[in-house]
Amino acid sequence: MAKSAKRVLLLNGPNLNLLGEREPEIYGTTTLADHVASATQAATDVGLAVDSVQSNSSSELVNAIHAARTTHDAIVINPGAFTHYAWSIHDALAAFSGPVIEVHISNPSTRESWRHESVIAPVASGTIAGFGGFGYVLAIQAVARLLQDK
Ligand code: CA2
Repeated sequence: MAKSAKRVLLLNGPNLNLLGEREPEIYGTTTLADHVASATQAATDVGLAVDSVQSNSSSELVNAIHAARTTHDAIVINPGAFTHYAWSIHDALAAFSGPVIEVHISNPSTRESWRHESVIAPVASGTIAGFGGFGYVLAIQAVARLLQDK
């Protein structure tokens, strides 16, 4: 019997639903739907499946992470501004046993000082930042490698 594909939960936090509409000099002109499509294609290429959730609510993201504990093998997350203060998302990810990749379209380290701290980084397997939307593809490739090593 064919083995079913391992599943990656792709999470995007607040305001990322507006990608492509404002601040193109920072976030580019590509929409979130385009980034999800690129990540899904990259996953298909390496035999993984992607489910995508965008929410402007930290509780919805926490609930999605809890559910993923029994349904998904890895999480890719761009937490948006929650990156910098959402300890609830930190704690939820700490309870997830698979690989967690943190993605940022921009490079927060080169921006305002309040963006320099990530409360997500300590519970992530790794962080990809500053490569624009290609970061989502890189994150899927990182997940594929980490799941292979398991
Ligand atoms: O670079 C990233 O991916 C960020 O996670 C994006 C967050 C920001 O708070 C983080 O520091 C870095 C903000 C996403 C807001 O996206 C918008 C898109 C279009 C228009 C307005 C906001």
